[in-house]
Amino acid sequence: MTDSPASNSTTPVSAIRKIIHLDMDAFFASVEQRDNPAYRGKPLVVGGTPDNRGVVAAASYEARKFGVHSAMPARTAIQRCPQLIFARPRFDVYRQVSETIREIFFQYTDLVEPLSLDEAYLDVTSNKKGLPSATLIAKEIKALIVQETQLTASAGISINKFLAKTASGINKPNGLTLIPPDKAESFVETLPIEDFYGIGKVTASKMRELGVHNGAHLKQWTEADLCRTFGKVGSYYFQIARGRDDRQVTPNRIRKSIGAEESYAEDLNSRQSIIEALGEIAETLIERIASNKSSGRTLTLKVKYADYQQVTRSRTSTESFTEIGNIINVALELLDTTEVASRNARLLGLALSNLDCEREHEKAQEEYVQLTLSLA
Ligand code: DCP
Ligand code: CA
Ligand code: CA
Repeated sequence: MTDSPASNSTTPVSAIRKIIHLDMDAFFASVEQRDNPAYRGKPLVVGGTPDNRGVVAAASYEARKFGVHSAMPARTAIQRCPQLIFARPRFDVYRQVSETIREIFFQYTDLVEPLSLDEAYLDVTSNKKGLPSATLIAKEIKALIVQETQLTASAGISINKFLAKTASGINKPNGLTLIPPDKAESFVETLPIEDFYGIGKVTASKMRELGVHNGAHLKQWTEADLCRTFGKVGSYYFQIARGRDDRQVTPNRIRKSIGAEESYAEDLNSRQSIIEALGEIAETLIERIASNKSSGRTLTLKVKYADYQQVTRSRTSTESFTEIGNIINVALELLDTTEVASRNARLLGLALSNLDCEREHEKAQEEYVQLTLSLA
């Protein structure tokens, strides 16, 4: 098997696929609660200001009990919940978490299709660990997300994107919902029309006016009638009413790094404890290099200090890193350029970039350009 993003895309469309949809719970709000203990267990929103400006981007589950939700004007939110806490968004932190969860997904498959910072589809029909159970993979991924980010995600597992995405929304937060192939049709029949992914609010209310309140009702319509009433998307509605969705999981980026990181419940306060911790991270990194059959020439050490300030240090070598000894040696040299001697650390990470497969890809592109130029 090769490392190209399409390496496990050879599953025939007719075979039963194993698709997982993962979505972080109350994403921006949970990150703020994680990083500020005073926010935990409290109604909190990210975005908007208490003096009634802007809209809510994310609401903690505590805030949702008051009827506060995203896209709501801050004015309405504070009326519904006078003690509501407003946190400023920190996009750089959300992007970091997003990177971390994608790294976790890539441990299982290259067929990862992110929909936004906090969610993605994974096709694990054939996966890098050879695991037969998609539910087990979803459990492992959820556990790794907690371990590496201290945040929870919800997972939906089924045979296609539509069902997996619908499933992940069912037992939020921290949910894990499987829709097995033989339950797909009956599941869809009882699904309220606004819970269909891909049917927006406006269409849903139009459907309700037409007497379509759930999947069973939708199924009574012919494809032609659906297209006449709703346009081209009618064909999609026809398919999802039967729990069908042939869309492939399409990865939309080339992998740029392979990494491993760990955050610690208790800050690391000695050089010795940091060295030991780095050794463990290097072991995980070596395993990931092996399972990806690809390594890189640039090693980056990431250190987050107890006060959440984060620094990175990198070194590029002439050869790709393949041995744990080399990784540890360079990591320790990089460590000496940080302030861990005088400041405690709460997170350590190691990543390899400048990957072999990426360089091969670039080389192939260069050759292609040269070829076309020479033919011109
Ligand atoms: N977001 C936003 N504006 C919106 C909706 C969302 O800025 N109108 C941002 C904030 C969310 C993040 O995107 O935290 C993810 O959006 P989701 O729709 O997945 O919602 P949450 O993750 O907040 O909550 P849930 O647990 O329901 O997924
Ligand atoms: Ca989410
Ligand atoms: Ca989302």
